[in-house]
Amino acid sequence: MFLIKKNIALFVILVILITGGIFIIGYHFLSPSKFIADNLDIELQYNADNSYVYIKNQTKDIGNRIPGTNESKECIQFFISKFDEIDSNFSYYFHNFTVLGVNCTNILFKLNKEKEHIIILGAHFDSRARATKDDGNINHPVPGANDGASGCAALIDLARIFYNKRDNLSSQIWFLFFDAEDQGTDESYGIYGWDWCEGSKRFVNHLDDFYNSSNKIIDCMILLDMIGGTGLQFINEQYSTSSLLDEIFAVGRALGYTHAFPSNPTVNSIIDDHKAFVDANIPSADLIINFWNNPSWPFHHTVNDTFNHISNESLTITGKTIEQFVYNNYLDVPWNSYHGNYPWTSDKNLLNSEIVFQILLLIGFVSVGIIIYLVYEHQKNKSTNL
Ligand code: 1BN
Ligand code: ZN
Repeated sequence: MFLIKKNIALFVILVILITGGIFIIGYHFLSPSKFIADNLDIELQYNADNSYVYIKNQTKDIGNRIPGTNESKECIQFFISKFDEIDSNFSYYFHNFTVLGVNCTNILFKLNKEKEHIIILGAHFDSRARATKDDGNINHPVPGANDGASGCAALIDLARIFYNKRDNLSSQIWFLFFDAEDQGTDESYGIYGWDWCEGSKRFVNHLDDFYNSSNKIIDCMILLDMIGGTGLQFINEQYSTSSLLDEIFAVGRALGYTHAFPSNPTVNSIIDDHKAFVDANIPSADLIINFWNNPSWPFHHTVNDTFNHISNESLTITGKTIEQFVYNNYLDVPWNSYHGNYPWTSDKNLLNSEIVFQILLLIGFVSVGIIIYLVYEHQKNKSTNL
């Protein structure tokens, strides 16, 4: 009898511990952020009309920006011409590399390059060589209006806006255009033998060629990927540094963009150009949509990722949110009393959804094992007592 009571007590304690554990994991890692942004009161300049044209320039005037092609080189010249319009002395740097013998280039533009703190705003400019999610068209290229060109277009416009405010900004801003992001394997390869994010991985490996880490510091990296499609809704991307991504979501929500920055976003881990920066301990965030199961954006890696599926409103939401985020944290004006999550060192996404699933599976197995053992002991004791 005593043994049965002891086992039941043990069972109850275990159930409490397991349930408590599941709640703690769920609350800590999956609950939405409580941070409410008190945005700096300032008029935002971002206007999607320019970005809209820059997407058209990339997709229609230049064409497919497949790594190693003339169109890819033309696209780089296009970026240079746009920064040259802002200031003919805008500093820029090439990062040349090869992938399986193909010549590729990342290009970096620096604003306020004498300042100590650095914010990186990034996007990839290559477009996918094969429409691998488009049955019947898999050997056609993806135009990449959203997947590639949208983020680059927003960067150009943000560069012009921040250039005009440069004397009041307390940081450098890097505008970084990655080559060779989008050729990895989903249904099949984009370019045979290539991985995702070839350009950003190599850039981070050579980061020290682009700044002096003994007297400059990279505060954060923000990636804009697929920010211009219709029905914009960002996900809670799990490789991203949570304190940084949470803050960007809060800034967007405080601007009224609650549909694009929902309080309970879709959660997933996406290998993208921010990941190499996260792996190098630089707080980084990926602004990206659900591209795998999304009726509002069914065009991912298809021939329909075209200019006519771009939304002026989505570009505006993204552009204004980034503009506000930068002013909140780096606009040097007497009335700026903003307090966000800077320096974005806290990251609670230590578990990705796969690991959470495995832990829950393990807990399930252990619980079933304990229950079987207790039932067995109970039956044994019953027959001994008889
Ligand atoms: C994201 C946007 N990616 C490419 N374009 C990366 C990726 C796509 C990673 C599919 C895994 C699967
Ligand atoms: Zn892609």
